[in-house]
Amino acid sequence: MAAFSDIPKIVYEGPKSDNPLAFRWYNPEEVIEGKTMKEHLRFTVCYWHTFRANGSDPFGAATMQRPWDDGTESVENACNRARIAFEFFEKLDAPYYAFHDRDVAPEGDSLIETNKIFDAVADVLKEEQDRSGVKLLWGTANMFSNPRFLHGAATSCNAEVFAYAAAQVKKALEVTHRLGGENYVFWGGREGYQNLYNTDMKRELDHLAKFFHMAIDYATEIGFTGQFLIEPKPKEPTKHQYDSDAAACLNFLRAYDLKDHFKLNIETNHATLAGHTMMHELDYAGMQDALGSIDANTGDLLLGWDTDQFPTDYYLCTQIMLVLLKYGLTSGGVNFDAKVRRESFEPVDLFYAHIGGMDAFAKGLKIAAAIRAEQGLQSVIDERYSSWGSELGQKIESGSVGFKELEALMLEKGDSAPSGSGRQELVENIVNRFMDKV
Ligand code: XLS
Ligand code: NI
Ligand code: NI
Repeated sequence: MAAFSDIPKIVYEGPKSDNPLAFRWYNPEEVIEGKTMKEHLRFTVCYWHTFRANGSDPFGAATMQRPWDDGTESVENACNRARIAFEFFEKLDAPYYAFHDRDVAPEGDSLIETNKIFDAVADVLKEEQDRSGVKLLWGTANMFSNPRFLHGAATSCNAEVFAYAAAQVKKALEVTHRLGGENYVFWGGREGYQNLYNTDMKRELDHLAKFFHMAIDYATEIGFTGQFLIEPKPKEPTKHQYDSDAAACLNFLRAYDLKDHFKLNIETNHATLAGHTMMHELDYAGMQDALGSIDANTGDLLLGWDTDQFPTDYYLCTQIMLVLLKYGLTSGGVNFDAKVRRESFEPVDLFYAHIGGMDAFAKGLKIAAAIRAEQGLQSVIDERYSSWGSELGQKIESGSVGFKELEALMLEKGDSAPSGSGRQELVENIVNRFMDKV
């Protein structure tokens, strides 16, 4: 069954095109800084929002029109939906997809049954991957929807829930491995707390670390060499999520001897919820050699929750691409962890949404590359830090002087040399100039 027969294959038509079903900026083969756009961006469609979100919210029922989906949790419906999903990836020219186990395959009456269903759907996914060439960027396990996880999964107060979660991740790793997944993601789900009065935080974090070590051991055992990623998020569904931001994740990874095995999957809306910008989170992860992948979405600054909207803001995408060009996305990609609004319920809206996101990132990539080529921002940075190139600066950076030598110098000079201008307005104008140019 074809679901999108009235939609053409989406192709690049250039910035002058007014065809809403064409790319204006995303030109997969265009080379930028020595790599094609396709190689830089590694666009990924997420299965959960795009094929499972039904538009319901706490105040109202489902709204999405998905004529191919019979709305049941049957295996047949899951397999059929999988084939439709690949039709979508191909029409959109998206090279990757990503899923949670429960997005692609429903849960059975027992773990044995659940695993069998997952295998049956995985057969279809494998067949479709081989046929289309679309690849799996990452797999993950949903350990937050089922009520068994109400206290968390690896951080649950119930040891049997920990065991169930372990079994579930074991299976998800096997399937991800079988499908050639390039990464495996852990988003904390319900790993956090609602109230510290009833929480043994130290014990829960020890358990979380144990869980990750078990995952590493099992991956080694089955020969899965994909990158493990942790996805920071500060709150929602819990009041406090343990993986609250990039810095907290890195601290946890170091404290528990996990740093060498994990990188981070940074999501824009989560950065906002943490009170940071996406650029901050990316730069922080990048400077610690922990930038793995990104969940490309955006929030609404007037709303305090994870609205997971499609990113269309050129400034946001430029900022992201400035950092990604600096550090590079290695095994990661640009995953649209984003959903169409409840009011945008037609299938064609899925195309408009992804096209808009892909174009915004492609334009952000071009602008960021142009800014880097001109070196305007870099020369402001170089100038601002130029004193560190002096003999004094070099001595401090190399660690060859201490407080006593520095005091002696200042006693002799009487005061420090005056500082230069920060040029904030100039750098903002430089970015605006490239917005107009590209
Ligand atoms: C939820 C997360 C989730 C992860 C995958 O807020 O963004 O969608 O990306 O578990
Ligand atoms: Ni996400
Ligand atoms: Ni999210």
